[in-house]
Amino acid sequence: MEPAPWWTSAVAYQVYPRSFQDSDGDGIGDLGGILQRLDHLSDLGVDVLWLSPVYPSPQADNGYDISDYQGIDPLFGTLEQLDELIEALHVRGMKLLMDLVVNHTSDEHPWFEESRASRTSAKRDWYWWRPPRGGFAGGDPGAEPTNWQSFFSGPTWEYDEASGEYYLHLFDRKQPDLNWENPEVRQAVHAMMRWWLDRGVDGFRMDVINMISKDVADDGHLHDGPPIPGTSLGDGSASYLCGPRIHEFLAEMHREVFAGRDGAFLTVGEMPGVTVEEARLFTAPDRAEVDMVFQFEHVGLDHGSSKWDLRPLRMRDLKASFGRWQAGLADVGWNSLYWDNHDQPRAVSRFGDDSPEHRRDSATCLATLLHLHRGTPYVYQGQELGMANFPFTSVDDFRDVESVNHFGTAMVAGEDPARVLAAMRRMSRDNARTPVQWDASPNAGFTTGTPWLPVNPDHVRWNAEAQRDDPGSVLAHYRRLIALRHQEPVVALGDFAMLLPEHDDVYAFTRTLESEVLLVVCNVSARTHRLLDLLPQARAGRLLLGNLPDEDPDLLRPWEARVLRID
Ligand code: TEU
Repeated sequence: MEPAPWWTSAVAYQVYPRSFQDSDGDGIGDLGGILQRLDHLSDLGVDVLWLSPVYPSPQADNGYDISDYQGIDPLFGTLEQLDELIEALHVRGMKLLMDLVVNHTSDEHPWFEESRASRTSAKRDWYWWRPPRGGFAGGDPGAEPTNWQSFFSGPTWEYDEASGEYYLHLFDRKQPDLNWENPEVRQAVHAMMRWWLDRGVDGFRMDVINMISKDVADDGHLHDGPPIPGTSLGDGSASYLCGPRIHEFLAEMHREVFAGRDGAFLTVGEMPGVTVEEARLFTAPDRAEVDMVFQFEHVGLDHGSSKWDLRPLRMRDLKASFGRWQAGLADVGWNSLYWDNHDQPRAVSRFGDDSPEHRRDSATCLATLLHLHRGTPYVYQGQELGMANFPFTSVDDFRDVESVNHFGTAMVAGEDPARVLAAMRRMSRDNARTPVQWDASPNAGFTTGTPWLPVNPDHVRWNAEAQRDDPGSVLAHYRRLIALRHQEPVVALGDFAMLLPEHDDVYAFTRTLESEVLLVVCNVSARTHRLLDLLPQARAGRLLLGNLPDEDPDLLRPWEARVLRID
């Protein structure tokens, strides 16, 4: 049998650079800051650093709108510092994943500027330009070539007066979609990726990579989607999620960029809406597309009609979902595991309980649950400290383009501002983007200037310095979980079996590798349960790792998590 790839026992850590550590006092985190904080990552024991975008960008979407793929924005530092980071990580035995954002560029990228310049530009076809809908004049309501709703509110089409055509943007109007049907676009992206690998980076996290193939008719026509109730727009996702050529494009990318190259690389495709069946195809090793995908099912379970329409999470739904993904990628492919990232509110506030009584225990319980699944866990900066949502009070507190646009659209639609604000307080991406809490000082050790987004006032109690030497801290628990994956092949590779699928409070499963069996039990509630009534096999278990001090082995306390070795 082939040995398991290195990333099956690895843990990744995501840095969102603008909020990690500022080194020059401008209130925005930078590469210099990351270089200062590498000991934090070594100490945690992570293997991979995924760096959110640091490329030149007008920052309309905090760097997910790139105007030059082969440089560093002066806001974040220099290319020399990036080289230094690669070197410093490698010396510490860590790898660097760059963020690859190639579904779209910035509208200020020279490619788009050239494309926009005229209808006959050599790069016109690098983007999706279309005339107004038949019978409509350009710019009129309803004249958009399709009815698709953008991820960031409003239509996905922006009218360009000068050339009398629309361009497509699935995200903000400052993020025009690249046309992957055009082979020159693909070649340019492959060349850019090779350039980064030549510099020493170890792979890519690929932003919305399952959106690069659009379902386009032979005559260039794009199809309307089903209407979205309460709006004049439609859901275009059938035309751009895992489109007809997606597997071809990713296989080609692998061939052109990675095939024959020496080294230990990692590719992870971010794929909203991906199904288990599709993920099997994307991650089957013999198909050589990507190593793993970020799927979105579990972070959609508390959504109603949209992410702003929040529903309570039902534990049996979470179990059914995770259970299906574990089973679906058991014989081929691989899972990535996450609760938090820069697009999600903080998990301890969303799925745990961030009240003073339960915050530490629920943060460590959720961590245990996730890290004991089969797959590669991703820790998002601050998650290892139990960082929580921010107490936003007014609409002026938000910076994220998604939140700001949503508020504007909701006001035009006549929604109640207080309700809209309440939903944003819980779901806005800015919750994840407040500065990392390093210490108890006024700006939490993040900056000597004014932070671009305020530091959470709870940093006085919740910070890295306070936790570093405390064996009972969230940080110490993460350290233990990461070490456990490194030490125990059963954690990395064992088969997964869900237990108690209907139980509302207790999430339990086994992991089995040959004669090794682990029983993982997590009480995801503030109620106490009798463990041996629920799982008599726990009687034979020896505690390998837990998040609460040893007490009555039969009592599963609020938010208690245990990993037991069954002999
Ligand atoms: O996000 C993709 C995505 O579809 C969602 O996560 C979306 O951004 C939003 O959270 C839905 O509510 C990726 C990046 O991670 C995100 O930061 C970018 O804004 C987006 O792509 C566009 O590049």
